[in-house]
Amino acid sequence: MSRKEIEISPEIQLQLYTLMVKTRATEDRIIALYRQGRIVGGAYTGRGIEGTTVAAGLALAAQDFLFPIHRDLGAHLAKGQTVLNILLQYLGRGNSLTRGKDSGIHVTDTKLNIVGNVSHLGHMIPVAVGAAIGKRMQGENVVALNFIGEGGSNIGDFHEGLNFAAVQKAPFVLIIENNQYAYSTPTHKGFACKYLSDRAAGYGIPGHHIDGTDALQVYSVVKNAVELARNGGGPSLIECLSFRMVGHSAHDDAFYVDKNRMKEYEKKDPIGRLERTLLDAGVLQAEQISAIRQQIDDEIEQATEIALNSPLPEPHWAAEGVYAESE
Ligand SMILES: Cc1ncc(C[n+]2csc(CCOP(=O)(O)OP(=O)(O)O)c2C)c(N)n1
Repeated sequence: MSRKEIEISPEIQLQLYTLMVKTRATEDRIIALYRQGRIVGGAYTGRGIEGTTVAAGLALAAQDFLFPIHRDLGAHLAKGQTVLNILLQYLGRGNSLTRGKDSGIHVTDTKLNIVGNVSHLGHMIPVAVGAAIGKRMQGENVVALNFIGEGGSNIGDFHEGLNFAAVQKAPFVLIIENNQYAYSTPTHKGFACKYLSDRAAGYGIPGHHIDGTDALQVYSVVKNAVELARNGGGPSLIECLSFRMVGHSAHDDAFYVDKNRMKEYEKKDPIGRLERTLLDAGVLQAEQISAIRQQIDDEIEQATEIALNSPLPEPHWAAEGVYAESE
């Protein structure tokens, strides 16, 4: 499928870089808080896939719906979420967006049109397609973008959701984050086709296989897919190839991943890659880097302090907002 390259302004390029650095630094803080025993449950990070999550989130307009999954902090931040709200949520505070219910980034923010995920992989695909069609029925020009892992792409709802989206020409974009491991399962044990994006042909929609560590490429391809969807051209399937640079979650040291392979992918770290590109292009100056990092570190430090000093939920809130009141 041919691709139209788009012009990405220097402002957007810098925004991509800053958000990717912020995502990595926030996740590093989340892991530190987890190891201190302050965060319970799991701590999943998107280390290595920031080029995909941030670029895709930034390609959306404010009115568009974002349906992220467990590694997509970058997309939350790109859609406008604050580090403070993320830390309040992880720390289960009473003043978090879920008021202490649910963990990690399973969090909805109606003001930002971010719809939080449920744990069950793939099950948000039909929901996202439904949201896109529902908004169109209400006369609103909204595109819904959803992520799924390469492992999750084998779930039945992937087929049902994408087929329905194609038939309905839904304003929908599905991104497969192919980070080459589904927990400990490598891709060759997960699927036998060469590219997962080739599945798009079976639905009669455009499919793209791109380098998910190249944030500029991801931004360009997703932006085009979003505009196609917005203009009535229907859904797209975009496979972004990257590498999970850590274990599945904070508890997993990825002993099953070849260490040489891990090293090889460190050279393709999406942040270092974009940094080099922007320096070469003169979009970013070497002396700006430490200032950008310092500003982000200060923001995270301040947010951590506020979040740790925020109240825990009241016990009786646990039963509130769970069931509708009976008449
Ligand atoms: C339907 C379903 N099955 C199993 C799980 C448990 N689980 C959580 S993450 C994960 C690995 C998913 O791999 P992939 O979709 O490739 O995403 P990645 O974690 O690699 O980003 C599994 C098996 C789940 N959440 N939902």
